[in-house]
Amino acid sequence: MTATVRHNASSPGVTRRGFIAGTGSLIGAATLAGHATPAYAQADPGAHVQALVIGTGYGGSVAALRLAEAGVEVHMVEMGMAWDTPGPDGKIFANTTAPDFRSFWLRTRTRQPISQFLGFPLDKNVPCYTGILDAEDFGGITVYQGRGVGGGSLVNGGMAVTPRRENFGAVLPSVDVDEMYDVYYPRANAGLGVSDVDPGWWETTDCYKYARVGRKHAERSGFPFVFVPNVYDWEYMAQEATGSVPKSALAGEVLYGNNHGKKSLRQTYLAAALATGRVTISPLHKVTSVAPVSGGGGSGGGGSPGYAVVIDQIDTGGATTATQTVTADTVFFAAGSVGTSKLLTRLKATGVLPGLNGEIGKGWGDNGNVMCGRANHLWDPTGKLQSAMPTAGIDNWAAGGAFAEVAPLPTGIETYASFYLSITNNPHRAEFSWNAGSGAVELNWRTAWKQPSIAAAKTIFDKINSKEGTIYRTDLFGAYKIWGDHLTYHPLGGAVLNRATDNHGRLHGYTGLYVIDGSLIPGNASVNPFVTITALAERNIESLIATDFQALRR
Ligand code: FAE
Repeated sequence: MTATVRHNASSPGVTRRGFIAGTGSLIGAATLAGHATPAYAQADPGAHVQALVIGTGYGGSVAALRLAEAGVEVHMVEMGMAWDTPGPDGKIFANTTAPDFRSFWLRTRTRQPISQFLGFPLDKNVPCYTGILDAEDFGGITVYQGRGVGGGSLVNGGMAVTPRRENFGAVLPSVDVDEMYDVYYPRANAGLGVSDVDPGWWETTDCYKYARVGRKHAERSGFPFVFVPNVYDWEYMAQEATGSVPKSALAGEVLYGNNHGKKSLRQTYLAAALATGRVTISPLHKVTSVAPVSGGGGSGGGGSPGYAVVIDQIDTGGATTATQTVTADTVFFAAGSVGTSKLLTRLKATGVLPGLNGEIGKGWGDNGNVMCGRANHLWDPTGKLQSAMPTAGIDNWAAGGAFAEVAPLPTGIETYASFYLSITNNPHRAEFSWNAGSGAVELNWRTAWKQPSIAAAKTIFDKINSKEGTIYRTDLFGAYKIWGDHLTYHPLGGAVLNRATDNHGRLHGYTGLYVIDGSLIPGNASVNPFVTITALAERNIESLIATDFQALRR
């Protein structure tokens, strides 16, 4: 076994006190955010764990924290990197405007969401590496996902949106709305460190000029303009603006990680989970199979027979360097909508978990994501300094089925552009299926299914363009292409609550297997999803701990 211990007190919000990477061993020990004690005493191959969590995003982090607080020993397995070591430029994360080997998951060429600018292609060749942003291509859509300890919280814009109460019932009809809004949304927002930008500062700072222009245009066309909370540290951003601290959001950092300022899960739920002393994390480990242990023998999880979990250890080129099997009393699928759906679809189809029900892989949607830009007049600039953290949106959900985030274009130059990511009420749902011939899980989404999203977004932007005498940008997504309709940032569904699982995430057919991530939400959340994923996870884990984990609690 090799062991390395490094000190890196200057890394952004993550103080690396100890990290042990065991060659050929299953579990490394990771500590985050100033917890001096290594989180894990090295596990032996063939180890037995009480709760194994697949993935370290929102659902997984909530599960790990609450289980550990209840006395359960938790191992988290994460296929992405630890992201605690600076690169050659002294920074952990690459800038949005200068992607490098750290930026993309196992690609030799970047696949930037905005692929062109003023007629010039933006993508470039990069070394193949286990980078932070996965642009996963399916037949009709590219699904962007975060990879690493912290999951999507590493790469996202931090927009922490609680949906309108009247829309929630359509999203998750089997969930008690009062409980969600009285207990679990507040708990999630507190746990995530969500807060509002200071309105006085927002009104005057250069870095939100683009958002003020967005508000002016929205209001002149009669649309409700709403402020949206974020997990960014606003005090830090104000200091960035005065030049007293290293810049992150104001240097355009977001898509490939924030070196400072953003409270990702590493500073919140994961830090709290590790502080319990009962949670350990294995980065660069990928779960490939979960199978019932024949003959049983599990010690808890509501009579669970125990599961054999097969885990590949990978290197930064993506090659498998070791494969090991761990026995777990309980397994939480928290690999994100795509990761969890792919695993469950394959395990069901290949006879490893044949008792899963027919809802596995179904109900997947893109949260109605569609992007567009508008070209403003030369007398209406949006500013060359743009904070990469969005703060506001245009809410036309009730009238036109679209909630449009007023998004930055942090290029460092004046673009005279307004840019938007719309979340729309798109009715299409796709399904994952196993292709035995290719040995891959496929998704039957079609690009044409974005048409309802485009129509919904047009209810806002056609009207604004008409009022302002402006036009759509046609240079961002390909030559003369107005709509960014090839992608989603918000994959949801595939193991939907109360269909593939019971009403608290227990997978049908197997005691001790749970889903606790975005795959529970049936394709649309009506707003940016991570607060809802977190709140639902808080709701479900509280109930599961009270019922299924009595035997494991200390
Ligand atoms: P997620 O956070 O994706 O975590 C899953 C984890 O599992 C990942 O770390 C994977 O690497 C790991 N994993 C997958 N398969 C395996 C396996 N087989 N073995 C081991 N590990 C595995 O899941 N949402 C908002 O609400 N506001 C925003 O401003 C926002 N902006 C976004 C911007 C971008 C560019 C992107 C990509 C997403 C954005 N999102 C935003 C979406 C949000 O990040 C996403 O909904 C959540 O991260 C999903 O949370 P989950 O817990 O489902």
